[in-house]
Amino acid sequence: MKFGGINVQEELIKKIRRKTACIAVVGLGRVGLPVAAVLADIGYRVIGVDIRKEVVKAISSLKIRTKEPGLDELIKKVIETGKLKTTTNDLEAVKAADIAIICVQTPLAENIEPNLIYLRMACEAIAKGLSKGKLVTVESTVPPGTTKNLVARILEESGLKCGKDFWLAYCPERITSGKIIQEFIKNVRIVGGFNKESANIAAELLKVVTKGGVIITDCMSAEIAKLAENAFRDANIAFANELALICERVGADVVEVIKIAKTHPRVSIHKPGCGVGGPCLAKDSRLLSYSAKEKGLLPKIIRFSRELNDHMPEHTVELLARALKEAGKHVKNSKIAIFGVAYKGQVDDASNSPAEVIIRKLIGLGARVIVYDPYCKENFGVEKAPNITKAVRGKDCVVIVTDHKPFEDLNLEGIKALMNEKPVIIDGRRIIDATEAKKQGFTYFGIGYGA
Ligand code: SAJ
Repeated sequence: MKFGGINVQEELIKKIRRKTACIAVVGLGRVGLPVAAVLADIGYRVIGVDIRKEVVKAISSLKIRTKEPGLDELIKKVIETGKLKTTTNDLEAVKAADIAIICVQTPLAENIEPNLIYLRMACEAIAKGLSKGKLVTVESTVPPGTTKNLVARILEESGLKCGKDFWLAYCPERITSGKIIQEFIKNVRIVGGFNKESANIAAELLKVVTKGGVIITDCMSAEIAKLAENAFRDANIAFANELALICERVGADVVEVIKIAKTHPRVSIHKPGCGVGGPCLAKDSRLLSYSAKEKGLLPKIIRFSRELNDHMPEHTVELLARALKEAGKHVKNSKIAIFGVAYKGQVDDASNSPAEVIIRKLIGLGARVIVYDPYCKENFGVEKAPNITKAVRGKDCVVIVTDHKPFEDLNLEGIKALMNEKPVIIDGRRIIDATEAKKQGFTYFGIGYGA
């Protein structure tokens, strides 16, 4: 494609390869902020855009604290070198940039339908600043068909033709909290191009970012593949949880069962637990189901997996009630310490954490609840203990909700000495040595521990 005698496609590829391209990252949340910092660290001029003034200010004044390993240091470095600038002015950012990367949130609404308002707003802003020869990529997780039917359509309101005057690709993020920086650099990336040219140009950028390789496909396949990854993980965990429920009933230990089954070369089973939380797994399964339902197909595995995983916090409370009964106690008026509010180990993020449901149910049953979490600030409206000693002193039961590393090496003897008579442990992540706990005099109940 030539404008004024210049091949703009080659020009952009040259800028990408020479790292002289200017990149606007729209949305500075869990994904956008590390994307902006990594690209700036590679050498690109990056403008980070967010509608939240306080976030933009906190980043530029180095007051942002993320708890993501290495990210605060990286932000400091690229802000100080001037490679990363932040603004709330999306129009100016897009005008100045050669490439715009959309990283806004795409939450589910109350009725489980996808809420694409932030995506629409980002696209409308980009459309206003769009000019010939620019590349737009989408990293946000979206329902199948969104890149072509919504993003391209809004961007074309600029009067420019998608795939011809500007390029568009869907390049989903695949990073997990706690390992974001390293996964950005090592994960295989997917490029779903609006057309072949778009895919090739977007791939040029990702080839600079990742050492993991780049897969080129169409937008729809990339969108579905992203959702399938998380829906598969959700289903695999649901299978592990179903095995756990079976083991509890028939009298076996699911950890032993899965360990043995996994020695088969073609079997891989995830870990059972007290629930599946986080910003992605439940949401993406529901997005995939929703998209199928819209086309008249009611998915079964994805839907039942969700139901089963959603039931696990409740099942944990049922285990707790049974364990307390065995210890001669009752949930009402019992004192319970919840170990972990984060949705998974080693992260400061309590989004959709099973802890929330467990705490709510216990309070509904009349228990007195305190939480302890060395990583995560959230307290879900109950008292938060500053350390293990204060958390367990005078309690009847400890519930392990999050697989934080420090919970693997609890001093059971010391904890028992601080707890009430006939103490109970509910192991929602199977990280406590059951034999040792019982030897120390605990009533031990664990997910899938029917032995
Ligand atoms: N969980 C289990 N058993 C397991 C693994 C996890 O019960 O065997 C639970 C965790 O405790 C947690 C939840 O599932 O509550 C989610 O855990 P996760 O490790 O899947 O963490 P996420 O949600 O941070 O990351 C996922 C990842 N997807 C896949 O591995 C397929 C990540 O690579 C994606 O980039 C991310 O979703 C995303 O942003 O989509």
